[in-house]
Amino acid sequence: MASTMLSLASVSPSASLSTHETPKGKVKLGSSFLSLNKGRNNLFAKTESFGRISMVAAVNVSKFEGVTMAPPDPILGVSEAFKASTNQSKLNLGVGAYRTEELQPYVLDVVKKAENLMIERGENKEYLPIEGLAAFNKVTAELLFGADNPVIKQQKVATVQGLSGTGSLRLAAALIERYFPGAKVLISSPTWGNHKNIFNDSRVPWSEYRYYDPKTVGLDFEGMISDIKAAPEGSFVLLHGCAHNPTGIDPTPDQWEKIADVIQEKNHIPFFDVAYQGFASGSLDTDAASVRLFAARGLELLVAQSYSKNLGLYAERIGAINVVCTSSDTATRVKSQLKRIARPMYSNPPVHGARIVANVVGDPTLFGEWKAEMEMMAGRIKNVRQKLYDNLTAKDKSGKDWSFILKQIGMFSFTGLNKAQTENMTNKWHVYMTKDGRISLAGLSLAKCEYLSDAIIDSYHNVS
Ligand code: PLA
Repeated sequence: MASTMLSLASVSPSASLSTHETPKGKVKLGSSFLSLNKGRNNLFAKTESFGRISMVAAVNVSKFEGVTMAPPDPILGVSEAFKASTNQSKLNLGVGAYRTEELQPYVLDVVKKAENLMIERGENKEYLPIEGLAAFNKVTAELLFGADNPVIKQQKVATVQGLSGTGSLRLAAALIERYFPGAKVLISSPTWGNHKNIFNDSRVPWSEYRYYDPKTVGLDFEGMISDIKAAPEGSFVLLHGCAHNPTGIDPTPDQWEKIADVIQEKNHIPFFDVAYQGFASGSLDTDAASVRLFAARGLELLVAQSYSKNLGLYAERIGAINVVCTSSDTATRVKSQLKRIARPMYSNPPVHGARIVANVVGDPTLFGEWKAEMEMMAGRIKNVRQKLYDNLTAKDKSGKDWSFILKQIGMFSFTGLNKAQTENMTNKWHVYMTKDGRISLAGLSLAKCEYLSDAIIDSYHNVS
């Protein structure tokens, strides 16, 4: 049904909206910017002017006509595709989410106990302060640095509860954009795909440093050091605290020292993403060693934390941003600015996950039980890793060395399969995985290892 409508929108730009063209084709509306695509997607371009009144030849044209289809997310889009599949053998090895041996989601016993405590105590649902739950902020910084760490004792850490790891990274990115204009963030090549989105959307420039060497299926340590050295002084260096995603390859303690040396030498600011504390080695302290090493040198640093994986609180969106400063006075000011960034973004964070973490970490009995459950989860992943390696080695008659799988740590294995091979994995074998060749071993069972080995061997040898 054709309909013609009269629009007053272009009677005169100043009569309807206070607008003007800026050099980048943006139209300023008050104090905000609206991007208008030129040409066919531009509603204004459909307007024909008849003196002071304009006719819009709009045939049920949506105001959102210019919105194009976004591509599926490279990681979470895999889960959507998995759900849509009706194949019986399908396996979701895309997102890093822990499953039981029966491939079911797992809610930790300590989480259920902490939730029961909340009900018993009759906790309310009042707003949290902008910076989050005080009890959570206290225990999360202590868990990361160790309660006896001088940075904690001297109150040099600005801790603000964030919307899990992602939201905490986003707060830090906004802080960098505001207080370090033009400063670059160095990210590893490869890295967790969302890092680039976070810095792009925060308008923080980034570039990559070498990290993974496909020849050795290991760390390109020389490349990493020389790229960090070559970066402009005072850059932020994003480091995965443990269980590097997607490669599963971490620097050795000795290499961490050398990374710290060059960061210190260049006056860079280390920026840790700790999304897997406890999940790499099974020990919370071991997995925090990299962060603690930098803090012990008296460096200022940023650390984003997540409880998605280690406490299985994926959907609760609980994490924190910690900024270690040289004095408690600076930390207080930094915290005030983080709050200022958070307030117009989401006002204040959700309480449920924060109470769970505060109850678990703050209670010695529950804390002990948590550590045992985390060891159990990390142990199951290690068993699956070993079984996958055993099956690949036994079944692949080509003599290919699959031992790199055993050298990788954490939830993932970086298989080295290329895009076409991963497509074969999905299209032929119904194994859902990311196109960079990463598989989440947390979503694999011992029973499915043989099937997965067949799929990998076929894709590896029969697809180029
Ligand atoms: N940082 C890294 C390195 C991650 O791998 C992830 C999650 C996060 C931060 C953020 O997680 P959070 O916001 O839930 O705390 N990476 C997952 C999920 C597990 C995802 O992509 O969102 C992954 O499959 O890579």
